[in-house]
Amino acid sequence: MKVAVVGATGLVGSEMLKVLAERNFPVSELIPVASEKSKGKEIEFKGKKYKVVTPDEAILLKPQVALFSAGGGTSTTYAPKFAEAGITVIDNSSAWRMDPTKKLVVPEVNAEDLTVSDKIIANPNCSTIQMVVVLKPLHEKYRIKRVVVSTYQSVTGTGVKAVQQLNDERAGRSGEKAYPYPIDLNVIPQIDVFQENGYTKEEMKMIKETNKIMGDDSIKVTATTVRIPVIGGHSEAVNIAFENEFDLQEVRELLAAQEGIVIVDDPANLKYPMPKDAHGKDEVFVGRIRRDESQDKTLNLWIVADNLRKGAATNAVQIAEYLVEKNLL
Ligand code: A2P
Ligand code: 11C
Repeated sequence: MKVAVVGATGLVGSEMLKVLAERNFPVSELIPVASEKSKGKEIEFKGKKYKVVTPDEAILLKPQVALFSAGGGTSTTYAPKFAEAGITVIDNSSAWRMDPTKKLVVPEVNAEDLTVSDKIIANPNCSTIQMVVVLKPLHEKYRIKRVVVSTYQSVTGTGVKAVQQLNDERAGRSGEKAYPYPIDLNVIPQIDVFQENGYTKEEMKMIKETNKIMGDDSIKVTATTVRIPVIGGHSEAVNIAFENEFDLQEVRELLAAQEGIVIVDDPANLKYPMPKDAHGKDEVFVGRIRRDESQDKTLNLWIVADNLRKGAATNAVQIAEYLVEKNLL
C-alpha cells in the first residue's frame, strides 16, 4: 500500500514513521511529505531512503492513505484535495474534528462508526485520546455523569521548538521561546490560546471532543490543562462521577480488560504510571485508582500516555489499520 505521511519531518510525523514500521503496517511505498523548504530531503523508512515531496506532488503519486500532521492550515487546504483524489486522509490537526460531517475516532471507542465513504477522518487531541480510552468501559458499565480533569502535559505537545526551549533552559543557553515564560522549573497553566469564557482552547477541546467521541453530550466535562517541564508524555488526574454505584475491584477488571490499557497500581510498592515509563510506548497507563471519599459514586484515577504515540501517531496508525482490516479504503 502506498502511504503518505504529511508532515514527515515534524515531531508527530517522524513518530508516525516509527509506528508504521514497528507495527508492520503494509507499506509498499512511503511518500514523505513536507513543506517546499524540505523538498528533496531524504527520509529513511525500514532501511530504504525516500525523498520528501510537497503535498501537490504527493497527490499525483496517488497514495491510498495519507496521515496528516502538518498543522491545521495544511490540513484545511490539502485534506479536501487529497480526499477528492480518492485518498483517505487521517488528520491529526484540529481542523476537522468538530465538523459534524467528519468522524473523530479513537479505535477502542468508536471505530465501528467508520464507513468506506469517510475520506477525511479526524484524529483527536492527545489529552482527549488517553482519557476517553479509560472513560469508555466505565461509561458503559456505570454511566458517567461528570468528569473533572487536570492535566500535566509534556512539552512535546507543543512541538520541536518547545523541546528546544526546555533543553536550552536546562543547559543555560539562550534561544527561541515556544512559551511566554520559562518552562524549566516551572508550571504554566495555559495550553493554547484563551477563549472568551476564560478556558483555553486545549481545555475546550477536551470537553467537546470527549462528548463527540463518546457519542454522548450528557457527559459533563470540565478541564484545567497545564504545561510542565516533562518530555515523556501527558499525565491526567481524573475525577469521575457516575450515575450508578461501582465496585473498585470491578473497575480494575474492566480497565484491565480494555484493549490498550495497562494498569500500574500498586501503592504498597510505590508503583504508579509516570511519563518516564510511558515514553515511547503505545499503551495508556492507569493507576492511583481509588474512591473519591468526599462524594458518593465517584472515582479518582491517574492516566499517563505518550502524547506523540497513543495521543497522536499510534492512534492515527490504528485508524489506518482498522480501515485496512475492514476493507474500508
Ligand atoms: P517542514 O519541516 O518542511 O517545515 P512540527 O509540528 O513538529 O513543527 O512539524 C510540522 C510538520 O508540518 C513538518 O514536517 C513541516 O514540514 C510540515 N509542514 C508545515 N507546513 C507545511 C506545508 N505547507 N505543506 C506541507 N508540510 C508542511
Ligand atoms: C499540547 N494537546 O499538548 C496539545 C498538542 O489539538 O492536536 C496537540 C494539539 C492538537 O500542546
